[in-house]
Amino acid sequence: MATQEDTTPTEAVSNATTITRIIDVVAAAAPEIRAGLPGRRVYAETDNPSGETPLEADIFADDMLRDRLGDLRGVGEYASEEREEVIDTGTGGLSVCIDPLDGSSNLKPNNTMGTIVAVYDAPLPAAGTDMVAAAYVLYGATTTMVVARDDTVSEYVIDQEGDYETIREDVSLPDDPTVYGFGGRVPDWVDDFADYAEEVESDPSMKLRYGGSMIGDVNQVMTYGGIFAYPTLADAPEGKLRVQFEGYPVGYIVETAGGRSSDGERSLMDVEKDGLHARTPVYVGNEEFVDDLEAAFDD
Ligand code: FDP
Repeated sequence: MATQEDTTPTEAVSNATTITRIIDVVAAAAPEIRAGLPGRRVYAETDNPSGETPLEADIFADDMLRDRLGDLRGVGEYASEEREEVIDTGTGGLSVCIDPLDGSSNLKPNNTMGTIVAVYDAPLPAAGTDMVAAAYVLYGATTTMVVARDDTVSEYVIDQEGDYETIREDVSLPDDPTVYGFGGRVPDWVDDFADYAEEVESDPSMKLRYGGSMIGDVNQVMTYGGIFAYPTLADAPEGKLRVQFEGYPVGYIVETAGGRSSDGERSLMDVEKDGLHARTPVYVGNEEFVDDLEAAFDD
């Protein structure tokens, strides 16, 4: 939660301190977001900038994080998937992009969802190479948080007070991958991706793990190794996921954990920044899987 010290515009704070404060605020908000979900399963009245109708839960999480992160000294801009425009806090500093409730269509069937945080040292929309930290909270059977910063990835469990404890340090993708999860309607997959998916499925060591929330599905890969894709689609070449809010942070986390990310041709971190709500195909996972995926598109 923002403190008096955070909101008093005195001397500048270092980026490292600001990143720590952002992570603390997001962890502190997590149990409150979780507790606010049961009464917010209905649709909100207006569409978001991507033309989707959010749930009241999406708006609730966004409002809470905007208030608290926007008040943090060292945060100069706040943007979220649920808002058309970037909010300039007027104080200068790092830029924060939030997907307040990733996978919120999983709220009704009571499956996993997440909150995604991307921190850039540049005005928004920023480039992938401007990213200085990324994190996600996963609302599963327990509430966990994965943070990539300073060239390392850590995983934490968050308690009911919003305090967090390390459960894994120096997280790296396992060398013996076992899971894959591919989004989009199968009939909409382009032939190159369908052929690649068939190849993955024919590997007897690989099994399907797909729940329909990117963060839940990516966390399967972070835990067991393998590949997650929300691919290019015949009728939507850019796929579904957003560059600033999903593609860059997930690419950053997986690459920091020793894996690879791609849009089909290049690292997600090198995808053009093209507007705040632009989309990109997302392929992340162990290096050999993403290499093969790119080769499949290159044929
Ligand atoms: P949701 O629409 O439920 O918020 O980008 C959001 C996302 O979920 C991802 O978490 C998920 O991977 C994807 O969309 C699922 O989309 P579809 O079920 O529409 O394919």
